[in-house]
Amino acid sequence: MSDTLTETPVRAGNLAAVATPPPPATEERKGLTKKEIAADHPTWCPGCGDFSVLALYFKLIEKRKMWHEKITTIAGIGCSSRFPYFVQAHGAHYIHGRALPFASGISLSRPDLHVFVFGGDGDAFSIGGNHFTHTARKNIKMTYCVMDNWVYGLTKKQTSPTSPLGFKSKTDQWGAVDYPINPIKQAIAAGATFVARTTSTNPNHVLAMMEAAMDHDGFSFIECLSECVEFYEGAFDAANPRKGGAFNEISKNHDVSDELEAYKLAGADFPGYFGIFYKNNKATKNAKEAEIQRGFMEKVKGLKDWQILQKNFDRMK
Ligand SMILES: Cc1ncc(C[n+]2csc(CCOP(=O)(O)OP(=O)(O)O)c2C)c(N)n1
Ligand code: SF4
Ligand SMILES: [Mg+2]
Repeated sequence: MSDTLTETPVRAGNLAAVATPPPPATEERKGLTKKEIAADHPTWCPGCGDFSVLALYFKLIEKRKMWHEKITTIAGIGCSSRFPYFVQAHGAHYIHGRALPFASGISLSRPDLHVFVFGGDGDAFSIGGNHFTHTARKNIKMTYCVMDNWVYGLTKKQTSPTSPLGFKSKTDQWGAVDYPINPIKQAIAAGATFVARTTSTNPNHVLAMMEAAMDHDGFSFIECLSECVEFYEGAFDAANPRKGGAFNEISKNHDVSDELEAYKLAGADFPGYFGIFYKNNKATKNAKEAEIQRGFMEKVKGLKDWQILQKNFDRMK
């Protein structure tokens, strides 16, 4: 085995040491413009709520002066999950429901990147439900924005886990009979350390939630209502003041560390509340693994790779 391997060890946890060299300080490099961030022309139906979420992601990248090589945009499958195609940066349109494990690998091996995951309610809570629970409990650093339209849009109107009772779809011609999940309660119960709710019709609020989520050191989850104008028109009118609805922001006095209170707020009838429900600063899996890695590297300092391997084999004898 080559000696050079031991001189520059490349293992999860210390990849940052050998990853892309850090870009120059913000002052030396101009932030990206929308034109530089936008890739393909979005293929969503005119009026789809997802346009607004994409525009605000561009705004976030512009405002926070992030560079292409420092962002990664991951998604599963669905209309909303087409998101990475439209962003001029690293990313992947991955497997239905499997965006989070893919993003977890990136987050754990590239601590220098901002990992953003976008997707739909079916992708997140149906086929990807188990991954949602486990990524949340592991507190892996990333921002997960679920564009919730209460329906399977891409496959043309099937009942989703967030469709309300009575919703008529191709899979429930007489109206949905299954109780919908509450994404906010589910995220809190699973152990997510940042849980927020917003709606694509309130751009300033979406941007504020994205910024707060991105600044959180842990698994940050945003439920963003995003209307499917094709298969669930008017679903969120009651949350849109321009359509006679109400946008109720969570009170400034809400203690975001109070899990029980957050749970109670999440139980309010639709349109419910918008803002940050819950936040805590538990250590991330990223930090814990990096610590283990540091300790291990200290122990094997000066050894060649084959010697480390030999030690491991000897222990197993
Ligand atoms: C393994 C697998 N099962 C099923 C499908 C079909 N499929 C594609 S997208 C989708 C649901 C999309 O709904 P959602 O995640 O809510 O996204 P939206 O289109 O509403 O944005 C389904 C069932 C698939 N692509 N792969
Ligand atoms: S089908 Fe619905 S979710 Fe899909 S692009 Fe059209 S409006 Fe948007
Ligand atoms: Mg959907």
